[in-house]
Amino acid sequence: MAGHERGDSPSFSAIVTRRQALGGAVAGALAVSGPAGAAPAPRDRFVIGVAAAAAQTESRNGRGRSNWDVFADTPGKIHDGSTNARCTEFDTRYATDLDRLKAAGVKAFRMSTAWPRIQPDGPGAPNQAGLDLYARIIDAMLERGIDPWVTLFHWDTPVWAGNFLSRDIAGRLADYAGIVTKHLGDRVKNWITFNEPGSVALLGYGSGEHAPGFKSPLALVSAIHHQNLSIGLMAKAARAHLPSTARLGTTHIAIPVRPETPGKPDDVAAAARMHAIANTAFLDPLFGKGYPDSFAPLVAPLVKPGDLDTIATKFDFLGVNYYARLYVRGVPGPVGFEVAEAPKVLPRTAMQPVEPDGLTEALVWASERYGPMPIYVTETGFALRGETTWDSGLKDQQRLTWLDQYLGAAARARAQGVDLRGLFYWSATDNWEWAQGFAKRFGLIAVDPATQARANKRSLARYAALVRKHFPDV
Ligand code: GCO
Repeated sequence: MAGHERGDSPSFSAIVTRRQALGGAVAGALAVSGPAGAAPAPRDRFVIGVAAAAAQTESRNGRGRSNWDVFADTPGKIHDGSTNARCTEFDTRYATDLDRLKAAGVKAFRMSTAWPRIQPDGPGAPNQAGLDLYARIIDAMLERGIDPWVTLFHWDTPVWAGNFLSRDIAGRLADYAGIVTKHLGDRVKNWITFNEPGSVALLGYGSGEHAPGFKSPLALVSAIHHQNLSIGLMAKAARAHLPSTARLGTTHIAIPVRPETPGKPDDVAAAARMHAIANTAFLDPLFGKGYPDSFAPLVAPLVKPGDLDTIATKFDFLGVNYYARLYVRGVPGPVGFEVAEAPKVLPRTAMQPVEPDGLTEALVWASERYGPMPIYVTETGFALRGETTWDSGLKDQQRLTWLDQYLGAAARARAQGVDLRGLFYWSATDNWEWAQGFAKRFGLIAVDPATQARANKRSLARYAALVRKHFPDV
């Protein structure tokens, strides 16, 4: 999630009303405890990847209406007043985007399939034209020596399928996952089940900044459990169709949470509560540890017999998305916490502070708590404001400096024992950044949303060499 400061000071103070339930001892959130042993022997080559998502790059043509279409069409929801009608038209312009990436030495592309394109109008038989489009996109990657990594769910939900307030969506998502893996499983080796349920819960159900726009503590808790359940059921459906050579993972945020004022008891307690909601309420049950003690009473009314077994899933790898740490403060009232500004001393991108050491921390924490296991950074990226990207931004010195720092931080995690196997820069091209519209530009390739013109930023040409500098085994 790049977005914890993405809105105008989002406050999570309205999210959770039962302080006691979330209060508790997750103190020292994401604290790293000591060295983790020697670096692993090199295995596969380190993956030089880029990431993108269907809902942020494809036009609406040929697919059903989605939750994000409804949100984008609601006045006031998207900060720059844009919609996702065209995005970057990846559905028709993919070939030339892929040519640029191939020429730059990019070896893997993390894409997603759009559920509203596969099942536009309702459950049941898929839309063949949607499956054919993804077959063409994947083949275009393979022809260029770019390995497709396919995320099954990256937030776009067909309107007919409802939302994560209801557990019914989990079965629908499993059906969809079965359809996609059945039809495309022959040509894709690496699959990612679900992208960042933590961000969906916090922003889509807690603060209301993202689709579907709910702002309620109960909605947030429902979204956590029903997404966890979805991931478990989707994984089972995908495994039933994928060949044994395919690898299946899933992607989470691992976001180090810090008290705004270190050592201030209220802020420390607030950080512990946020850590449970953003991190361990997802990762603990995934890895068979059940819900964390501080969160379990809150979610208990939703948990049916067998749910925790369904959620505990043996994946082949974990995807970790990281952009920056999250700072919180304690506030009076039943919830007791809200999101705070990052320390002013930190340099900033257009979306968040620059904190490369937080990436090392997040990876070491996930590996020590849940591993050892193969880990990929499935997203990290740097945003500038739109107005600077197209002209002076093409020189891109800030992004190059940022890349060097974050790749170095990832390499330090591996030196500390994390079995880190690849990194996917967010994003291949500038794209439609959810509620931020086109204002925040992450791409290695610049896109002018008015004309759809493309231009390479200098970071595109340098990206592969920078990865090699820090990971000589690529
Ligand atoms: C997320 C999503 C991406 C974002 C990216 C930048 O992390 O929020 O996976 O779709 O666009 O992170 O905010």
